[in-house]
Amino acid sequence: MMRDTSATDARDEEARSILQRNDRGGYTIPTSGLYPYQWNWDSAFAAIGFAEFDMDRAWAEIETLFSGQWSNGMVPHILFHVEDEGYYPGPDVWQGIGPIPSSGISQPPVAATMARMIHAQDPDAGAHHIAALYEPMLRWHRWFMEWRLDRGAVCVTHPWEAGRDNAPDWDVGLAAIDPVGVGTYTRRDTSHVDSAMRPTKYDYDRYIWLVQRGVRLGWDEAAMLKDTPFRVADPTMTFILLRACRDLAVMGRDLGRDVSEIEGWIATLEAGAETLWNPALGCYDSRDAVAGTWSGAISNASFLNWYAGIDRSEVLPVLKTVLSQSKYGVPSLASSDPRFDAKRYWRGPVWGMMNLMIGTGLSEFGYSEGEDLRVLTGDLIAEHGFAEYFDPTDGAPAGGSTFTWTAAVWLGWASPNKTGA
Ligand code: 2M8
Repeated sequence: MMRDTSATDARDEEARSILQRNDRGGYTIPTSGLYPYQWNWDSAFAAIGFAEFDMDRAWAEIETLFSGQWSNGMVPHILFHVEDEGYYPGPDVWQGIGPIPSSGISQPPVAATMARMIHAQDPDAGAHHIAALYEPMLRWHRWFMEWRLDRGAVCVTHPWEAGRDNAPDWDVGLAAIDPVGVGTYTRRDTSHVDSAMRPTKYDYDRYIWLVQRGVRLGWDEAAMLKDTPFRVADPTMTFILLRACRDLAVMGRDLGRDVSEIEGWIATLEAGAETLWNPALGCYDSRDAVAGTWSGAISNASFLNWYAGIDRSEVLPVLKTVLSQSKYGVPSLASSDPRFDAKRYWRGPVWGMMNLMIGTGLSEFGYSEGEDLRVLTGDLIAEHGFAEYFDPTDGAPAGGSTFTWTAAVWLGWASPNKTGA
């Protein structure tokens, strides 16, 4: 069948214009209204979209992200460059302690991997950007290794840190919190999108309670670690940091640096990843480091092992089963799980950037499922637009629209023009 090149070109154009419209000068917002600030991993993905048509702008995206790095190395999950009433919780609630107003937690460190991908497209001009970003990236990774490990796996201290906000992975940890004293607050997200697609009030009360606890403790990691009610060893963080460390080590060697510290981290994280293997599930899972329980969830993070450079034969059949129950790729929760909810955010919908990471990993190991996932993601976006996420049963767009990372995933990976497919 001949592919419709004019339709693909039109989609490319639309994706470029979404990135340009969401550009606030050196950084993009995920989408106007719902998310009016710079988000950490959204920006890193945005960079691979910009790299398709404006390399300088791609580097600026990552560099602006690191301009918010804290003195302890942490790179916040939100940078509040310009205040906006449309989002809660904003800078006054978070009271971050970095060089620019920010949140007090981080997000999955995809930046080093995206930087390396961009650099591969632009080896000469990119070299000085890598040289400038190397130390900040190293310090960020070191912060994870210092503060977030449990038996070598990387923990999240807030559901927002994993980026998979309302995944069932956090249910046990959140249930241990009595959000006493959280007070009244007005959510803004549900005024932008249907509340059936967003986390519940039960979840939000606990999200805000955890933010208030961090503020009370001055965002001091050592103080927050003591008696923490919420600490979950997470495959998103563990696999993404492992991959990012491998990429950072390659960039470090190219720069002539001693990368033995990073090699040590890689060994630790590889061992840590194995502590996320849930034998009862036959899959990677998250582990509540406080309660010592499994979440029992086959999520899209469960399949990031290939992206992290780990090929485990038992995982592929599980992935195939999950894919056979979904029309457009890997749902955020397997539809066989009783907690599955096709429209509710990280409890069922398909996310383009998760498909990208899973697909990239599979292709690197030579599995044809990687290319299948790329094509499916392209079909999904071509048919249903640049939504934040999609119903896995029929592809119906959900959440915010004209979304930065969906546009970037299209341009940098899924568009037939990317590979000439
Ligand atoms: C979602 O998270 C934010 C909080 O960080 C929210 O719901 O307010 C998540 O999907 C997260 O992964 C993403 O980075 C963010 C912006 O797209 O939205």
